[in-house]
Amino acid sequence: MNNAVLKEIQGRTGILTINRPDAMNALNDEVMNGLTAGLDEFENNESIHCVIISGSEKAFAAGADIAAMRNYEYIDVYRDNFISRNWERLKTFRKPTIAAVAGYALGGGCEVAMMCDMVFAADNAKFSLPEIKIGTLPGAGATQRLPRAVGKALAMDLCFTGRMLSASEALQFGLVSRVYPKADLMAETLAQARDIAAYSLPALMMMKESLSRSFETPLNEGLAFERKMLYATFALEDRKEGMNAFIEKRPASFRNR
Ligand code: DAK
Repeated sequence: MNNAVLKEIQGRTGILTINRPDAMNALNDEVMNGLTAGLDEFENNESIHCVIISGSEKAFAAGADIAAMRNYEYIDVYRDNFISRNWERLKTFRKPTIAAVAGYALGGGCEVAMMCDMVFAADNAKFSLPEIKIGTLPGAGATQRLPRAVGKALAMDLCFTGRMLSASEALQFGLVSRVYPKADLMAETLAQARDIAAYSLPALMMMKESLSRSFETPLNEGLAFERKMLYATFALEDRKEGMNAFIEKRPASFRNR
């Protein structure tokens, strides 16, 4: 970990907060290495069931660090495996993740939010893919994830124009699933994370794996995978406990096994 990313644990929720206030939380190696290290730690910590990625009230992240990137040549980004090297740990993270977005989520910031399983926004959140304004394209997933999230027409519109989307528009088009008043964003996100974290971790992980497959596979293969995952839940003690608790009209006590 490092100072560019703050780590906190509340109950079963791990929180990683991007912390570069002088640069609108622009994403440089320090931030991305910090996020990667934090996620590695939370993945290995059995008591963590859900992770929140957040920024400040002003900026979730205003994109990749332009100052760091501006002198890069092709050979630098190719040789150093730019982006792929340390931006994609979220892609392989197996527990549920929530991006809590207040303020700017621009370019790479919006892309990091889209790598999370859920995006909750404050009412001051602003999303955009402004790379066209600096002569490049969103290269950390937006050309693929944005059309899947909001559809072709809006994705093309946002990428070609670089215009900002408000929190309520983002909700309307499915880029985020909830919008809260700015002052309530973290408390509400934590409350939701706490509820999710109370469920069976292996059931959550199997569900995440199955949902994530839907973006990678044709329908019939995805359905077959889902069915195998469903059968797998029948090997869980927690599945038995959940069903017994329902029948016995008592709260379930999951042991994450
Ligand atoms: N990088 C570096 N510094 C940034 C920054 C950024 N993305 N965004 C803001 N800052 C810095 C500003 O330079 C300023 O620094 P000082 O002048 O104080 O030293 C400080 O943060 C405060 O910013 P402003 O003074 O501009 O504050 P305002 O409130 O006036 O404006 C803003 C806030 C967020 C609207 C504005 O800062 C802005 O437009 N920022 C740039 C947004 C942007 O273009 N983001 C996209 C970055 S490009 C690739 C893969 C991925 C990508 C590229 C290539 N390959 C695989 C090759 C991804 C690219 C991007 O994300």
